[in-house]
Amino acid sequence: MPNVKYYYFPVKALGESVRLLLSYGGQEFEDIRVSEEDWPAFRPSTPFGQMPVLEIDGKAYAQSTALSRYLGRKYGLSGATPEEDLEIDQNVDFANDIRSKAATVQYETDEKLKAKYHADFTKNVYPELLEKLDKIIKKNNGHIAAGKLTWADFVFAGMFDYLKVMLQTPDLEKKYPSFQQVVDAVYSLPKLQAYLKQAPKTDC
Ligand SMILES: N[C@@H](CCC(=O)N[C@@H](CS)C(=O)NCC(=O)O)C(=O)O
Repeated sequence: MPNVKYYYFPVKALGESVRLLLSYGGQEFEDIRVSEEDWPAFRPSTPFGQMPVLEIDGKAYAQSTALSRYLGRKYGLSGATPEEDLEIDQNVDFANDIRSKAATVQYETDEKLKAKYHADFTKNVYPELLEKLDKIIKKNNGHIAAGKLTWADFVFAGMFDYLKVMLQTPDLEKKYPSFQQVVDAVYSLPKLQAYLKQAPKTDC
């Protein structure tokens, strides 16, 4: 078994899918949660000055989607055909687009502008995107793509709490129960229970 170390901030956000996928694959890993305080010293040694970073036998790799796709392939959670893989990638990119649109609002430092953008996006941007995602999940039997459990579900489930914070919508799953279906499909997997039992509880 390779020696695996995984570095991310002490939150789920963009990093949890890899923790979940490593656990699903039965891969032992050192779950290194780097504090904001320790980050500046660690940053220069990372591939792109960002986390997450996955270190396999001493070699560091980055980019959360690439890491999840790699682990998905490794553990039998990718598509059965190139077209299914394309659909998985497409829908992961779409979910990430929603997250990053909401993040631009949430990370706006001018509070007045932030409130203005949030009101505008809540009325004019988010509903269309969220409804599209809801339709996709319903069409895929409660999954993000390919009508079955894939690494895309791990990406979405891992970032769901973060997405709710970015959208300022703590009860997002009430309006879109399909989103919770994806989260439950992942979080109820027997292979994840040992990890989940000991993982630190975080808000997002
Ligand atoms: N595209 C990258 C984005 C990674 C990213 O934005 N990481 C943030 C935390 S979620 C980060 O490292 N921020 C610290 C910094 O940029 O100094 C990915 O998906 O891995």
